[in-house]
Amino acid sequence: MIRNSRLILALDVLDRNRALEIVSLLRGKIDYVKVGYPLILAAGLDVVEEISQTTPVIADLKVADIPNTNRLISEQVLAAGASGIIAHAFVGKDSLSACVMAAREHSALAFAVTEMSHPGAEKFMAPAAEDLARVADECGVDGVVAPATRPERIRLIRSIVGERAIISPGVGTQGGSPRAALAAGADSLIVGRSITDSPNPAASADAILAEIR
Ligand code: OMP
Repeated sequence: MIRNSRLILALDVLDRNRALEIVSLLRGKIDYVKVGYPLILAAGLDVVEEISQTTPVIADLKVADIPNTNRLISEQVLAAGASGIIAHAFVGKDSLSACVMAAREHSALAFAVTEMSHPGAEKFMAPAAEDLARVADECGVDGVVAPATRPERIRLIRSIVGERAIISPGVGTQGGSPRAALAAGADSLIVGRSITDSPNPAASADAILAEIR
Protein backbone atom coordinates (compact mmCIF):
# COMPACT_ATOMS: atom_id res chain seq x y z
CA MET A 1 0.00 0.00 0.00
CA ILE A 2 1.23 3.50 -0.84
CA ARG A 3 1.95 5.67 2.22
CA ASN A 4 3.61 8.76 0.79
CA SER A 5 1.34 11.49 2.10
CA ARG A 6 -0.70 9.14 4.36
CA LEU A 7 -3.80 10.91 3.06
CA ILE A 8 -6.72 9.19 1.32
CA LEU A 9 -9.31 11.53 -0.14
CA ALA A 10 -12.95 10.49 0.41
CA LEU A 11 -14.53 11.89 -2.75
CA ASP A 12 -18.19 12.00 -1.75
CA VAL A 13 -19.30 14.60 -4.25
CA LEU A 14 -22.04 14.03 -6.82
CA ASP A 15 -20.83 15.93 -9.83
CA ARG A 16 -18.38 14.16 -12.14
CA ASN A 17 -16.63 17.34 -13.31
CA ARG A 18 -16.25 18.64 -9.77
CA ALA A 19 -14.90 15.24 -8.72
CA LEU A 20 -12.28 15.27 -11.45
CA GLU A 21 -11.41 18.90 -10.67
CA ILE A 22 -10.82 18.12 -6.99
CA VAL A 23 -8.63 15.14 -7.88
CA SER A 24 -6.61 17.33 -10.19
CA LEU A 25 -6.23 20.06 -7.53
CA LEU A 26 -4.92 17.47 -5.08
CA ARG A 27 -2.44 15.70 -7.34
CA GLY A 28 0.69 14.84 -5.38
CA LYS A 29 -1.00 15.52 -2.03
CA ILE A 30 -2.98 12.28 -1.69
CA ASP A 31 -2.09 8.59 -2.02
CA TYR A 32 -5.54 7.32 -3.04
CA VAL A 33 -8.98 8.59 -3.90
CA LYS A 34 -11.74 6.69 -2.11
CA VAL A 35 -14.86 6.56 -4.26
CA GLY A 36 -18.13 5.20 -2.93
CA TYR A 37 -21.81 4.92 -3.68
CA PRO A 38 -22.54 8.66 -3.82
CA LEU A 39 -20.21 9.41 -6.73
CA ILE A 40 -20.57 6.05 -8.53
CA LEU A 41 -24.37 6.23 -8.41
CA ALA A 42 -24.40 9.86 -9.52
CA ALA A 43 -21.70 9.73 -12.20
CA GLY A 44 -21.55 6.06 -13.22
CA LEU A 45 -18.86 3.42 -12.83
CA ASP A 46 -16.77 5.05 -15.58
CA VAL A 47 -15.72 7.68 -13.07
CA VAL A 48 -13.60 5.03 -11.33
CA GLU A 49 -11.68 4.45 -14.55
CA GLU A 50 -11.32 8.20 -15.20
CA ILE A 51 -9.92 8.94 -11.75
CA SER A 52 -7.66 5.86 -11.84
CA GLN A 53 -5.84 7.33 -14.80
CA THR A 54 -4.21 9.88 -12.47
CA THR A 55 -4.63 8.60 -8.90
CA PRO A 56 -5.24 5.09 -7.58
CA VAL A 57 -8.83 4.51 -6.50
CA ILE A 58 -10.11 2.57 -3.50
CA ALA A 59 -13.72 1.55 -4.15
CA ASP A 60 -15.66 1.92 -0.95
CA LEU A 61 -18.71 -0.22 -1.65
CA LYS A 62 -18.61 -1.72 1.87
CA VAL A 63 -19.40 -5.01 0.23
CA ALA A 64 -21.59 -7.11 2.53
CA ASP A 65 -23.32 -10.01 0.83
CA ILE A 66 -22.99 -13.75 0.24
CA PRO A 67 -19.65 -14.87 -1.23
CA ASN A 68 -20.85 -15.13 -4.84
CA THR A 69 -22.45 -11.68 -4.83
CA ASN A 70 -19.43 -10.21 -3.07
CA ARG A 71 -17.22 -11.64 -5.81
CA LEU A 72 -19.42 -10.25 -8.59
CA ILE A 73 -19.55 -6.76 -7.04
CA SER A 74 -15.80 -6.71 -6.42
CA GLU A 75 -14.98 -7.87 -9.94
CA GLN A 76 -17.10 -5.13 -11.50
CA VAL A 77 -15.35 -2.30 -9.70
CA LEU A 78 -11.88 -3.83 -9.97
CA ALA A 79 -12.37 -4.35 -13.72
CA ALA A 80 -13.33 -0.66 -13.89
CA GLY A 81 -9.87 0.21 -12.62
CA ALA A 82 -10.07 0.32 -8.84
CA SER A 83 -6.81 -0.47 -7.06
CA GLY A 84 -8.55 -1.50 -3.86
CA ILE A 85 -11.92 -2.39 -2.37
CA ILE A 86 -13.50 -1.99 1.05
CA ALA A 87 -15.72 -4.80 2.33
CA HIS A 88 -17.50 -5.51 5.59
CA ALA A 89 -16.06 -8.20 7.85
CA PHE A 90 -19.31 -8.85 9.75
CA VAL A 91 -20.69 -11.01 6.93
CA GLY A 92 -18.04 -13.60 7.80
CA LYS A 93 -14.92 -15.27 6.58
CA ASP A 94 -16.33 -16.83 3.38
CA SER A 95 -17.86 -13.57 2.15
CA LEU A 96 -14.84 -11.45 3.01
CA SER A 97 -12.50 -14.03 1.44
CA ALA A 98 -14.41 -13.72 -1.83
CA CYS A 99 -13.48 -10.01 -1.92
CA VAL A 100 -9.86 -10.73 -0.98
CA MET A 101 -9.61 -13.32 -3.77
CA ALA A 102 -11.13 -10.95 -6.32
CA ALA A 103 -8.62 -8.28 -5.24
CA ARG A 104 -5.73 -10.74 -5.61
CA GLU A 105 -6.84 -11.64 -9.13
CA HIS A 106 -6.64 -7.95 -10.06
CA SER A 107 -3.42 -7.25 -8.11
CA ALA A 108 -5.49 -4.90 -5.96
CA LEU A 109 -5.84 -4.26 -2.23
CA ALA A 110 -8.63 -5.52 0.02
CA PHE A 111 -9.70 -3.70 3.18
CA ALA A 112 -12.21 -4.79 5.81
CA VAL A 113 -14.25 -2.56 8.09
CA THR A 114 -13.79 -3.42 11.76
CA GLU A 115 -15.55 -0.65 13.66
CA MET A 116 -17.11 2.43 12.12
CA SER A 117 -16.48 6.02 13.13
CA HIS A 118 -20.02 7.31 13.73
CA PRO A 119 -21.69 7.28 17.18
CA GLY A 120 -24.20 4.58 16.19
CA ALA A 121 -21.36 2.08 15.66
CA GLU A 122 -20.83 1.90 19.41
CA LYS A 123 -23.93 -0.26 19.91
CA PHE A 124 -23.32 -3.20 17.56
CA MET A 125 -19.92 -2.78 15.91
CA ALA A 126 -17.70 -1.77 18.82
CA PRO A 127 -18.51 -4.91 20.88
CA ALA A 128 -17.69 -7.06 17.84
CA ALA A 129 -14.71 -5.09 16.55
CA GLU A 130 -12.00 -7.36 17.96
CA ASP A 131 -13.63 -10.44 16.40
CA LEU A 132 -14.09 -8.57 13.12
CA ALA A 133 -10.41 -7.60 13.14
CA ARG A 134 -9.49 -11.28 13.71
CA VAL A 135 -11.71 -12.38 10.80
CA ALA A 136 -10.07 -9.72 8.62
CA ASP A 137 -6.63 -10.96 9.68
CA GLU A 138 -7.55 -14.60 8.96
CA CYS A 139 -8.80 -13.64 5.50
CA GLY A 140 -5.46 -12.02 4.68
CA VAL A 141 -6.74 -8.53 3.98
CA ASP A 142 -4.19 -5.83 3.16
CA GLY A 143 -5.71 -3.52 5.73
CA VAL A 144 -8.63 -2.60 7.93
CA VAL A 145 -10.75 0.51 8.43
CA ALA A 146 -10.77 1.75 12.03
CA PRO A 147 -12.24 4.93 13.56
CA ALA A 148 -10.19 8.10 13.99
CA THR A 149 -13.02 9.29 16.24
CA ARG A 150 -11.87 6.71 18.82
CA PRO A 151 -8.07 6.52 18.71
CA GLU A 152 -8.01 4.04 21.61
CA ARG A 153 -9.89 1.63 19.35
CA ILE A 154 -7.24 2.04 16.65
CA ARG A 155 -4.64 1.04 19.24
CA LEU A 156 -6.65 -2.07 20.16
CA ILE A 157 -7.22 -3.06 16.54
CA ARG A 158 -3.51 -2.54 15.81
CA SER A 159 -2.73 -5.12 18.52
CA ILE A 160 -4.80 -7.66 16.55
CA VAL A 161 -3.91 -6.92 12.93
CA GLY A 162 -0.15 -6.54 13.42
CA GLU A 163 1.55 -5.17 10.34
CA ARG A 164 -1.58 -4.91 8.21
CA ALA A 165 -2.48 -1.37 7.19
CA ILE A 166 -5.00 0.64 9.19
CA ILE A 167 -6.82 3.33 7.25
CA SER A 168 -8.77 5.68 9.41
CA PRO A 169 -11.78 7.90 8.68
CA GLY A 170 -13.42 10.40 11.00
CA VAL A 171 -10.96 13.29 11.22
CA GLY A 172 -12.08 16.86 10.75
CA THR A 173 -15.82 17.02 10.15
CA GLN A 174 -16.54 13.96 12.33
CA GLY A 175 -14.37 15.40 15.10
CA GLY A 176 -11.30 13.15 15.14
CA SER A 177 -7.77 14.49 15.36
CA PRO A 178 -5.36 13.55 12.54
CA ARG A 179 -2.36 13.46 14.86
CA ALA A 180 -4.12 11.38 17.50
CA ALA A 181 -5.25 8.81 14.92
CA LEU A 182 -1.74 8.41 13.53
CA ALA A 183 -0.21 8.32 17.03
CA ALA A 184 -2.63 5.52 17.91
CA GLY A 185 -1.35 3.45 15.00
CA ALA A 186 -3.24 4.44 11.86
CA ASP A 187 -1.16 4.28 8.67
CA SER A 188 -3.31 6.62 6.62
CA LEU A 189 -6.15 9.06 7.18
CA ILE A 190 -9.33 9.05 5.12
CA VAL A 191 -10.51 12.65 4.78
CA GLY A 192 -13.58 13.85 2.94
CA ARG A 193 -15.59 16.97 3.66
CA SER A 194 -12.78 18.91 5.38
CA ILE A 195 -11.21 18.96 1.93
CA THR A 196 -14.05 18.53 -0.57
CA ASP A 197 -16.32 21.17 1.04
CA SER A 198 -13.50 23.66 1.42
CA PRO A 199 -13.40 26.73 -0.85
CA ASN A 200 -9.75 25.80 -1.35
CA PRO A 201 -9.36 22.01 -1.27
CA ALA A 202 -5.62 22.11 -1.96
CA ALA A 203 -4.98 24.52 0.94
CA SER A 204 -7.14 22.41 3.25
CA ALA A 205 -5.21 19.29 2.29
CA ASP A 206 -1.95 21.18 2.86
CA ALA A 207 -3.12 22.21 6.33
CA ILE A 208 -3.77 18.58 7.27
CA LEU A 209 -0.43 17.51 5.78
CA ALA A 210 1.34 20.23 7.79
CA GLU A 211 -0.42 19.05 10.95
CA ILE A 212 0.70 15.44 10.53
CA ARG A 213 4.19 16.11 9.25
P1 OMP B 1 -15.68 12.79 6.04
O1 OMP B 1 -16.42 12.55 7.32
O2 OMP B 1 -16.38 13.74 5.13
O3 OMP B 1 -14.23 13.10 6.26
O4 OMP B 1 -15.73 11.41 5.21
C1 OMP B 1 -15.36 10.18 5.76
C2 OMP B 1 -15.40 9.11 4.71
O5 OMP B 1 -15.02 7.86 5.29
C3 OMP B 1 -16.78 8.87 4.09
O6 OMP B 1 -16.60 8.47 2.75
C4 OMP B 1 -17.34 7.70 4.88
O7 OMP B 1 -18.24 6.92 4.11
C5 OMP B 1 -16.06 6.90 5.18
N1 OMP B 1 -16.08 6.11 6.42
C6 OMP B 1 -16.41 6.70 7.61
O8 OMP B 1 -16.64 7.91 7.72
N2 OMP B 1 -16.47 5.94 8.74
C7 OMP B 1 -16.20 4.60 8.73
O9 OMP B 1 -16.24 3.97 9.77
C8 OMP B 1 -15.84 3.99 7.53
C9 OMP B 1 -15.71 4.76 6.38
C10 OMP B 1 -15.10 4.11 5.22
O10 OMP B 1 -15.20 2.87 5.13
O11 OMP B 1 -14.42 4.73 4.45
